[in-house]
Amino acid sequence: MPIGHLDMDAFFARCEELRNPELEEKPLVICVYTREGESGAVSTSNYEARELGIGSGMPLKEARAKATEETVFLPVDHDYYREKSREAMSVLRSRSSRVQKASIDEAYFELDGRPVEKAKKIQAELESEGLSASIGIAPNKFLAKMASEEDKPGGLTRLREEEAEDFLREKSVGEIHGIGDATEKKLEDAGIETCGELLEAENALMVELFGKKKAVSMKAKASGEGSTELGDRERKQMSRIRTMPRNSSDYGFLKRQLGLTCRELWERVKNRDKAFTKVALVAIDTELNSYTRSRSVKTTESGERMFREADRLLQRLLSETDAEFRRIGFRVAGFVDKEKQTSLDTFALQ
Ligand code: TTP
Ligand code: MG
Repeated sequence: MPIGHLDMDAFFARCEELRNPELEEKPLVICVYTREGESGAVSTSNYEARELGIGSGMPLKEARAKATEETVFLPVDHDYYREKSREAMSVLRSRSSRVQKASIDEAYFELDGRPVEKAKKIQAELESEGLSASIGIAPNKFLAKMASEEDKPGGLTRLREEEAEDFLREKSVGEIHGIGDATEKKLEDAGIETCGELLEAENALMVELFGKKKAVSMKAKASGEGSTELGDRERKQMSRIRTMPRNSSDYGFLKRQLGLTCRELWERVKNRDKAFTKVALVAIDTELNSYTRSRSVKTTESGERMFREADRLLQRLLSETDAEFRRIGFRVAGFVDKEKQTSLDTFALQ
């Protein structure tokens, strides 16, 4: 089964543009500041700022020198990006039976059926949330990641097994995931700049430079080999979010929609043979602001109980805001073994 790799485009910058659309037309730089904003580094930048030559890892001083008058600098807000990341991952989980989150803005996932169509649907759904992602589809994780980088932003690149070697041949060794700056330099010093050259390099030379294990693994990568294991078994949370047929702030309507969401989520949670201890309601309003209301619960494993918790959080949310919502979702986490639940419940009854 083909594997997909999704990587969000200019992720932190896109998140900031979402909550402040005025930023969209301007070069935008997200920064990690040190010492009261005096110095720091660029975390990421939107594509307008990249055109000015401002990108991840650059010292702030250098970025400021390249900036135009209208360039906006903002500090990172990890909590907010994590929330957006969760939303994106839940879109992916609702369309793929197995997902492995690889970082805040990227994930590998199984693509059965018609992979290209599925990937397009994922991109469209993310777009409806204001997010943009590039996707690569390939026979293994390594190639899928290389493919997702091929056509950024917003690209969809499918790589078939027989195309892999040609695809890799002209790529510079530095583009291979897992080859760091030091290794790249060593390879370049030995006259090896592309994957094709790496593949043809003398084994003896490679072993001398890097040791046997690393030499073998680099050659394997250059030939397009990679793992297909998706490690989602120990998933920490499960969620489902849906776009409602109409926007609403009406309790009755939202409750029914939430009920449908919970039913779908429960279908997956019950297969997991675990109880959960944390629940969260997630709602997105018509302005694309997101709201989360969460709480810890005594361990629970029933669908009915899940819905009661969801309803309670919905009531809390509606008592705190008049917003009109377009998407509503629910998340459970803090999984524990069911045996523990029995003893805790017994305890609670005493
Ligand atoms: P990336 O996916 O590498 O970058 P990106 O999503 O901003 O842009 P692209 O369209 O090229 O994928 O990293 C994801 C986020 O991680 C990014 O938005 C900010 C953060 N990050 C840093 O804080 N420092 C870094 O050096 C890099 C590379 C990323
Ligand atoms: Mg990215």
